[in-house]
Amino acid sequence: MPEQLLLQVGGMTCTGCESRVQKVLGRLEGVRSTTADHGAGEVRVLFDPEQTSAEAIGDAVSAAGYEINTTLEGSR
Ligand SMILES: [Cu+2]
Repeated sequence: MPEQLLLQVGGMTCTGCESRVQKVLGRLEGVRSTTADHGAGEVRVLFDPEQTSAEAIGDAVSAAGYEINTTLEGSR
């Protein structure tokens, strides 16, 4: 069962940032889909918990140069 992750991400200032985050997370194994919204500062990720983790996703966002403010997990 895929799980959904909602991240509050700081540092996304334009649609280019959204694309970058989506691209970086799209390369992670187990990530099904990513929706980034720079206006809201939110990144929603649908992922397979057997292949990756919320921690790995957060690390990838940080490594891309953005700041994780809050991580909310749960399937909605
Ligand atoms: Cu940008």
